[in-house]
Amino acid sequence: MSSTSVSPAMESLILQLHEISAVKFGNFKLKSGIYSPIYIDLRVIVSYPSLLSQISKTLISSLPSSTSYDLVCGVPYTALPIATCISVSNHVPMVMRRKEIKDYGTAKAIEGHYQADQICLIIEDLVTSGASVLETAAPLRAAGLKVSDAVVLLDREQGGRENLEENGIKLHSMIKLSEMVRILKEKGKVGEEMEGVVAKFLEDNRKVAVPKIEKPVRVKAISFQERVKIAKNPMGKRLFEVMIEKESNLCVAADVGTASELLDIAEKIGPEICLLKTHVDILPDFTPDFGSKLRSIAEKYNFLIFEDRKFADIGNTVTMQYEGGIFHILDWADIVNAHIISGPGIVDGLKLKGLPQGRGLLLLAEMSSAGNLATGDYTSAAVKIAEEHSDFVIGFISVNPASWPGAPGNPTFIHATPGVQMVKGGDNLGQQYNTPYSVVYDRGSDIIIVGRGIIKAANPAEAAREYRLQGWNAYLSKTS
Ligand code: S5P
Repeated sequence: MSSTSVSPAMESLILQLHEISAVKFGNFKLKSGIYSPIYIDLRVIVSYPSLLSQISKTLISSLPSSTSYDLVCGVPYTALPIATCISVSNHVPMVMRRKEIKDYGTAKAIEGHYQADQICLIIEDLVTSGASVLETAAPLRAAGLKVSDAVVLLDREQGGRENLEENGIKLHSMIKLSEMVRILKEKGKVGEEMEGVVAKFLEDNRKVAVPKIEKPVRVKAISFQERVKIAKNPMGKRLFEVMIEKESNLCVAADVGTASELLDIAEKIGPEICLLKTHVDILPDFTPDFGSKLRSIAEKYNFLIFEDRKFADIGNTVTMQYEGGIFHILDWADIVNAHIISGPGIVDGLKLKGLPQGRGLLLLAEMSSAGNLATGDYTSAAVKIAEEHSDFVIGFISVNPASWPGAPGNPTFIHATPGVQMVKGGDNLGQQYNTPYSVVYDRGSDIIIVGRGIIKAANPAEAAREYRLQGWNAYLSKTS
């Protein structure tokens, strides 16, 4: 057994825990499935406020001063009151992880306000294999938070530290189980025989494997058939209809070298797509009849046209950029998109021209490129502007809408996500790719936007078919 010295404060804490029967000796089945001669039940501490406060203070002061964090999150349920005390007395905001995701309302896995890239410290009462900490770390990480430290009252010394280390989490414990038993023995609370039984148990169970993490039950997503009924903008409605009719949630980014190549590829992939995305300003052979030529292909294969113009100027300027210039985007593009950097006036400007023509607008709420600034409050601002203009805004360019506060959000809005390829990765200019399944199923998007994964494929039509099937199957999985 360890002979490390334990502070008088810690000794008193251990004795108090014993006093209130938070530490019991006998034969108990643990969460990990193994039987233990000692059982720690810290749920009772809520009945002893001064002890709870003492534990919270000692926990936080046991952390090395180099540990930094912006938020705390208690592992439900026992550690929730401890985390709350830490949050309140240290003025650190807290988030809560739901154990069950509710099947109505917002269906969030994490409650509270936070921003991606904030550091979240996990608070736990005791650690055996580390599974509970990992179950909490997973949705926090999925929401974009960083998790690198967990602080626990008691380390049962059964592999938790190592299992967490393997998952990038450093465990800080106030006390080890062997130390706790030693103190109780020294203070005459447990006999020599029981001390031996516990020591043997620890010896025999040095490493408890992490049981398979159960994912929280996912809430069934609302189908496009339901969403088309409530869509406010006719173009948004039309897009839902096309997706349903063609069983396609694939948008191809036709970033090819010339207008003729673009029309050629539109013919090839037309049957597979719901949306064709253009960057008309990259086409050296653009002619005024480009729009009508593309529209006739779009009619033939029943897809919509999305000019990825990414308007970003003040309202008055974008009205001219939308309607005029060389490209006359308003004449042929069903959908355009805009940044919200200039404020809601940009939507007013585009709406002025687009709404009478039955067009729709996507707002860039997030971006796929590394280091982009469209995160947190910026994303929330895009949602707010969209809600205020839901007659014209049909949805968003998003990357991980499932992680947004209030997700899955208003079902009338369509989420289209770029940065999609068959394997996760990136290019050498900052683009970041996720798979169709992870984008639609895990990240809660509706439409996958695929460029080079299709247009650079040996057979773009075949590749488009493969992406369509992957994207559509992911949609079917989340709605069934
Ligand atoms: O955040 C974004 C927004 C867009 S619209 N990231 C993006 O990549 N896009 C566009 O999606 C980008 O301009 C390009 O047309 C397409 C992605 O192409 P890929 O070749 O990387 O699949």
